[in-house]
Amino acid sequence: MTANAAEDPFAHLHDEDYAAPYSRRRVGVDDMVFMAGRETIPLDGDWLFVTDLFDEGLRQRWFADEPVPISQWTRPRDYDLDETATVPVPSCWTMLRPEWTHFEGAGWYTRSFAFEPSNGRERLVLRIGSANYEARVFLNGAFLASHRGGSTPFSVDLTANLRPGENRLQVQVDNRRRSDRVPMHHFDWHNDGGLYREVDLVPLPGVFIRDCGIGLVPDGTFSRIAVDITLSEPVDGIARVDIPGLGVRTRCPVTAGRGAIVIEAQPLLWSPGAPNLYRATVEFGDDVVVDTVGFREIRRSGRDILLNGEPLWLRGVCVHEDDAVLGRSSSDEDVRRRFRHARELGCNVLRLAHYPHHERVARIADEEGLMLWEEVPVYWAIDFANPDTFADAENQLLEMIRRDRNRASVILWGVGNENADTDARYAFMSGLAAAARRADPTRLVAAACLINREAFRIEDRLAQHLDVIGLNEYFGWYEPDLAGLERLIANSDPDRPVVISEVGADALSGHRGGERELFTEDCQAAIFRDQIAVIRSVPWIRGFFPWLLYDFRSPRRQTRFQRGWNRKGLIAEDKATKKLAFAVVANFYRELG
Ligand code: GCB
Repeated sequence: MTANAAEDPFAHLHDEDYAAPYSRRRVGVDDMVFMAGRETIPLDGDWLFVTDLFDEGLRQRWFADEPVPISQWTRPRDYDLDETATVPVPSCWTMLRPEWTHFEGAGWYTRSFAFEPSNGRERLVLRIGSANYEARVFLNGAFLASHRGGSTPFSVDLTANLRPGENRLQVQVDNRRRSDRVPMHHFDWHNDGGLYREVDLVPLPGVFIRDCGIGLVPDGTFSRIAVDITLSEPVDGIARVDIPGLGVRTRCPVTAGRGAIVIEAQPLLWSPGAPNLYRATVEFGDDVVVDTVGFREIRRSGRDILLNGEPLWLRGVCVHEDDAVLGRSSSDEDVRRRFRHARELGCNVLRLAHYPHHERVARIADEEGLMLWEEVPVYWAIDFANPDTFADAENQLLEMIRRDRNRASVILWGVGNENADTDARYAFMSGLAAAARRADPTRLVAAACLINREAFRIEDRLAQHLDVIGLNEYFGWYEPDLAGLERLIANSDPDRPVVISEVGADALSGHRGGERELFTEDCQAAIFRDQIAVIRSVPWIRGFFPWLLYDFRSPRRQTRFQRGWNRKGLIAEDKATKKLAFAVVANFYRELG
């Protein structure tokens, strides 16, 4: 292609395989770098940016052009680095200009940086917090790597392509919806685009700590801490583990790049009422990482969920990562407000719908003492028979687990939401549940399931692979007759805990009327009141997650009450104005204690 392009300036017009070379060298979970306590060089701030609806950047190889001023060009180009706009990173391009609100295509980000290796930091890794959905990384005109999945971090080793002095970094981000992706093209939230989480350079020594797990062994004794270490290279040696708050100072032998030890200790356990955290340092050779971790045990026993051995009722609420100004980018302030509202509602847990949220969410939840259900966007009609789609979903799941497995707040890994019970889906999602357990046997696995509509009972073949069955039900709203809920419950006798993983109704804030008048606050509140009256006495229902805390953008919703917003929030889009239903749920949670 390169030789041809030089000889024949029209060759690219006829090449429909143009994207194939740039879907290779896919980075994923095994390339991730453990980040806690590392010094980084932030690449946040202004980047040159241009939208690229027809993929000319890949077709014409824009990245390979020498960055010279237009006055020195010898051939015409369709991309002028000097002339493109700048956008801030992190941000969603969808929030920056009205004409980009629904832009679905590629966006090219370009910026330069200088790097001089020093102090045994001879490697340089690029770490992208998230890019929706597919990203391709180019350095100094060379294609380095691609990544799929719009909500998890990924790392690309830049070392081999670095130049002394200035280096030109380009990232092409493609947010096109496709039927073989995770999520596929049909979902109920806004399809934001871009480098919407932080981007960093990470200087590292030749051998570094790639992964490190620190947590309580779930054996009911609350007195053993497991530490596992994976290095970037298959070398032997001794790692040091210090947890000063527990008087732990020990050595962990590492063989062929891996080590694991179990330490006897008596930590004060982490719980929502007492979010005790400890600082842990792990060192190997020239590398040091420092994490802040809580120790707690989460387990299922029959129809019970046990936290530190005590039965737990999940007083939950669902939340999207969505904001009228920031889109899917979030801030500390946004997360803390979210938690303040959740606590005001009486929650002990949040369901982070329907994709991994920013990593700060779990860190703040650890600190503030809220539990989390984290999930991957295996949502609705995924291309379940497609092995590439499975590989993508599994990688997203493993990246999420790798990123957050030291967070005590995370108690549930969600493997999907509302997927019809077909053979292909069964194979796909039981595969994901098994992958979650292999990667992290210390947490519970859940999915938001559908019901068997013929028998009208809670029944899904996937349930045998789950610890917690999530039930999304909209009796009173999509299914107006609430008697259906009573019938469903009477017909069901699950052998493990069920939580109502979604329930709710749209209400436009300030719109009042009768209890059966759709889209009024009164109707939404009445539906919650009636739902609560039915579910509160069911012994195997172990949690309740109203859909959802705040109204969120969804272009599927176009009535006069919605205008591009899903209005099922207990709080309006301003993230301040509470609807009547808020108090109904808050009263219920208060009674539960
Ligand atoms: C659901 C979906 C959720 C939607 C919600 C709704 O069941 O899981 O993503 O937004 O219903 O509002 O219809």
